[in-house]
Amino acid sequence: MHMKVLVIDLFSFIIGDLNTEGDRVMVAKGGSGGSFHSAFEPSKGQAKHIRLDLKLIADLGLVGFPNAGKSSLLTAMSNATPQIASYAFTTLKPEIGKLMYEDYKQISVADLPGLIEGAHINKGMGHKFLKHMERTKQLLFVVDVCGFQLASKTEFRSAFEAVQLLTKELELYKEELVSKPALLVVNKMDLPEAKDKLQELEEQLQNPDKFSDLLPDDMIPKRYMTFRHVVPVSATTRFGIDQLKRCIRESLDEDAAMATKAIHQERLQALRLPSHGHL
Ligand SMILES: Nc1nc2c(ncn2[C@@H]2O[C@H](COP(=O)(O)OP(=O)(O)O)[C@@H](O)[C@H]2O)c(=O)[nH]1
Ligand SMILES: [Mg+2]
Repeated sequence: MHMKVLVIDLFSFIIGDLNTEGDRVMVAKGGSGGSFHSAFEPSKGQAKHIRLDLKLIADLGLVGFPNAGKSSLLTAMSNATPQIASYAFTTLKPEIGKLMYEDYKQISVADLPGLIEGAHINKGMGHKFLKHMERTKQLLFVVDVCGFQLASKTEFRSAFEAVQLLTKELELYKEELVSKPALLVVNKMDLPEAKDKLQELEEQLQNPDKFSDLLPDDMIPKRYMTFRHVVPVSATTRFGIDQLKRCIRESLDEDAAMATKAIHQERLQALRLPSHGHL
């Protein structure tokens, strides 16, 4: 199950949530029917205005500008069949792919409507996209190794600039998003000059302050993203796809192991502390 629906009233009070098919939440009570005691006069039920907030839950969320190859990547990695086209905004609704592993482990990846510059102020599908990011465990940044230009009127952005702009959009929407564990996928490695461009990107990522000069000041993130893995791939030729799947797994396993360790430590701590009840 990958959806979570929050039922919220007009005062932003959460009435309940629906996580699995069949879940029920009572929003308003119906009136009692007519009976002998009420002279067969039924009473009115409650009326309530509510808001339904739909949130996706996936292990990883793809973060990338249109045309970076997110849909192609999802297809190459998983069983999903998203729309792919060489124009922006093909993905208008979230799409989830499942990565399958030999030991039957499954990891879900959500491809969300294309993030564009200004998404935090709700340009494009901005907020719809960013809202879903809050629930994913980790982020999978996707950039075109050769950079991109959204439209002839907008500026050309290198892969490095794309990474910083994506980070800035996340930061402006919700700063905590930037502290999520993240991996960087450098896509379209089959293109000519990709190798040189990748090397350049890696150097720039080592020293982001030095290379952020080209960005307008308000587009430089407060904190640079640190990536657990930078993985070059080609969604077209499948170069690097298996390696990427391994890195994703490793990164999620690492967090799961840390979480388990933290729980164990907490329990140990609780055992060591003298319980006041017995003093
Ligand atoms: N050369 C090359 N083209 C790619 C690759 N991955 C995606 N594309 C192309 O880039 C365009 C955008 O891809 P799409 O997956 O729709 O990008 P999205 O907007 O990020 O979902 C399409 O024309 C794809 O065929 C790749 O690895 N190499
Ligand atoms: Mg797409």
